[in-house]
Amino acid sequence: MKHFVDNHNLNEYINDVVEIVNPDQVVICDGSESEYKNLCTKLVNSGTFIALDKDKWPNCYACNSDPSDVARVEDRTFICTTNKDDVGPTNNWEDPAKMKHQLSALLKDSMTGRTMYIIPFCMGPIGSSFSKYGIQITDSPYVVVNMHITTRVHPTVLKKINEGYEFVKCLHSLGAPLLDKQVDKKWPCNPTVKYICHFPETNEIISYGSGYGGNALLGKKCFGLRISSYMAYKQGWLSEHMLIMGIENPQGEKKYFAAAFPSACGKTNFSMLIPPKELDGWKITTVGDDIAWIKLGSDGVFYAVNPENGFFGVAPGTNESTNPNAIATLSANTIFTNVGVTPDGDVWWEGLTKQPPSIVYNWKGELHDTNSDQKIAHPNARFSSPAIQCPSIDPNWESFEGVPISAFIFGGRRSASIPLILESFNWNHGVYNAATMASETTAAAFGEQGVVRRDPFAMLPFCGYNMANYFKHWIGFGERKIKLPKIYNVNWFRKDSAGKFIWPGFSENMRILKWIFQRINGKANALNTSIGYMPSYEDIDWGTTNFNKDDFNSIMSINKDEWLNELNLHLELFKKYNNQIPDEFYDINFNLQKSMKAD
Ligand code: GTP
Ligand code: SPV
Ligand code: MN
Repeated sequence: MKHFVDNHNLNEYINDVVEIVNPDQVVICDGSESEYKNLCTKLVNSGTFIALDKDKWPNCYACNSDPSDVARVEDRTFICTTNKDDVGPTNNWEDPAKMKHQLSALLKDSMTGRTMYIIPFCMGPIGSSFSKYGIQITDSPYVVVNMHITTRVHPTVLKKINEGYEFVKCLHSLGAPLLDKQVDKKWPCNPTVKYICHFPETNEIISYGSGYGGNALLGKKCFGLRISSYMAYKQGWLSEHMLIMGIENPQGEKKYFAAAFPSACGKTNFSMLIPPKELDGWKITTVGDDIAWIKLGSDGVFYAVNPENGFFGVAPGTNESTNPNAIATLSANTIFTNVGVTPDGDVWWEGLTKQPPSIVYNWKGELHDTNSDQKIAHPNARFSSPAIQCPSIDPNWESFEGVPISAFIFGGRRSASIPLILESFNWNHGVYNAATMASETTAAAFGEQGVVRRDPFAMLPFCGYNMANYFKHWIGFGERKIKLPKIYNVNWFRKDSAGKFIWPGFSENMRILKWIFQRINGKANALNTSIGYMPSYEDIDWGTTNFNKDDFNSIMSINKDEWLNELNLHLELFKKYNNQIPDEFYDINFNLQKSMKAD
């Protein structure tokens, strides 16, 4: 056995992988700046990266992926456990031994002609009791540089593993061996075979065939949500698809909220919000934009940590007015994937400015035809930027103890039916609302877009175990003597009959946040409706906006028939979980139907 690292377990793992994938060479990464620079130069030389204009975009690069490899592949994502029932009806299941056997055949010689990188990384601030270690093995230098940004890559991780700390084994192969004299593709991947597999019982991930985002940066969705949610269930904490934000009132009182929205439904935007001018005394700070690891403190309060080190944010729609903090964040040291690039080293995406540049290459690398309505950036084009560059980054974003959470907010993308803002009656009702929420599908996942589907807690693609048990896990906290956060539902995406968004969104969402903040302090009014507490027009601080009472009523309106139908659909949904969902859900449904009918 060859000696790569001191830890016996890890060394054995690396040797086993080398034996199967047969790389040209093995490199152990240290996360250093020089490592980053050298790999970027390598990626420029191989044609994967385009170095952007140095003055306008210092230390920034752009690249285009293969058209077969632009988003997460949910139908190719598997949770492999001994018992099928442990993954529930919302996950693809396979037997671990069978899947590993299948993958071994695919992985055989899959790194021929390539360098195998070993990335020691940490999810969470290194040294915090929240944090967890991982070793990603990959044959993609693009993945290495992105892991530098989105996770904490550091030699300390190897030291900690040596001391006996656990680690998650994350194996990633592009599934594109480079045979003799073959010229490499700009975006090597396997265009036809992709597998994103999780083995929560043994803390392992094997990803094959894709080099993109959550499929390949294994710290993010695979470890940071699927494997960790399984750990969280077993160990009594929560791993959530949530942003974490700080909110401070003009008197300097500060709270933290965690909010779950499905992919490409506004987490990054919300976490970096800049309040409208007239609410100037209010301040938003950013702890995280995508993942929250949440533990109960000994004081009975939930504390949250962002396990990531950077953002992998949606580019389209991001501009100086919708999200100025994101624009500032991505202004340097950023990797752009699938945006448009101009011949003079500038980038562009839909929504960045009104007009595209006169000459621009689209995300497929083709010269954009100004007369065509083809997209210049892919709708799931992303920027990878260090979180520390965000002007609104919270001073406590790397706190070892996490930040105390006083509200959970859940939001979907719903063009009809769902009101702008709703406060749940109590914990169980909030859990029910989160469990039954639905959202229109987006470009973040491969497949049809704009289809309404149930996406409980915005965790449908990310829960590493049976979702019915996940609901019970959440309900369980309500039975304990702890300081339960209030739970809210929001919907920024309701449309009028002409198909236009009714709510202006973005910085205007601050008005809703202010109401939530004051509700928690017992200082804001609400109407007690049959579906929960809702503000009346007068309860929201409108300042000088011209968003009038009619607009508000239309975005808050509850159609009795639609809701009764919705409540019946919830019962259908519960059947899909083989009625293993918490008993409380049936009582809540019954009571909601009763009060709705009585209204
Ligand atoms: P993931 O990284 O995929 O988990 O997504 P995310 O939830 O962080 O999504 P993000 O904030 O990047 O938003 C995705 C899209 O939603 C962008 O195109 C935004 O412009 C749009 N968006 C965000 N907030 C709002 C809002 O308040 N109103 C409207 N209409 N659109 C919004
Ligand atoms: C999401 O799809 O929710 C993302 C992007 O945050 S990815 O990392 O590709 O999963
Ligand atoms: Mn996400």
